[in-house]
Amino acid sequence: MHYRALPHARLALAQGTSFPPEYAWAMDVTLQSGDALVIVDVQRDFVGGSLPVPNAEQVVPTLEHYASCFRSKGLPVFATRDWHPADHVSFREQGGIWPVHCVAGTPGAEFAQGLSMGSDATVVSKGTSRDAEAYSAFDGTDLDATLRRAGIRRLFVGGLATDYCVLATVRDALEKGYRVFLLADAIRAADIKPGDGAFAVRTMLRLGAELLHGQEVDPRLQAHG
Ligand code: VGL
Ligand code: ZN
Repeated sequence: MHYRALPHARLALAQGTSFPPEYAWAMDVTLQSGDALVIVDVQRDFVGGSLPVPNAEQVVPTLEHYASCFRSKGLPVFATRDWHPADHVSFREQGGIWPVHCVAGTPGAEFAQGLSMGSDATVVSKGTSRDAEAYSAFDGTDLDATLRRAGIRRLFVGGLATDYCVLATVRDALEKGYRVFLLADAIRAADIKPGDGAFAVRTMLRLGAELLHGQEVDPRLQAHG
């Protein structure tokens, strides 16, 4: 994907975070009260499992890094998960388009290895009813109410897959009035049709999302290109 030509914001490395001071030049967007990290569907079935998203494992350390940043500032972390019944409408056996994935309570539905869901992360389950697809983390969940109650105004969104659940979640968030920062180095696309991911990124930017580059947060993240 080619992000470089796209407009983007930069994540601020505010004083008092775990970041070394030499990265402070990147400061543009300062994490503040009212900000939340939203990690979308980083689950085993999407990371080398039954519905593998290419290079999905690469987002895990990147998101870990963001999560530690948010935690160190006392800011909330939300982790969404696809949490389907065994006969979900989106599965091929039911006439859907996907292989069986993320069946509630099975190992494939667990958060991916290496993603430390601290006790402070709020888990949001979606796609839980048999007859409805729910790509968006706002679809059929109480995420919006929870965020509002917590006074959250800005969402920093990463995870899987760029062209499905990340796209749908970002679209809904913008529609609901949140400011959305898309974490460019912490998303990966299914890219069933080549270019789907890039198209989804362009769509999110057009709708008002702002792109953040992980390497501006921490040069070590560049390796994950
Ligand atoms: C997703 C396909 C099917 C996603 C969920 O998390 O992007 N993709 N279910
Ligand atoms: Zn699903």
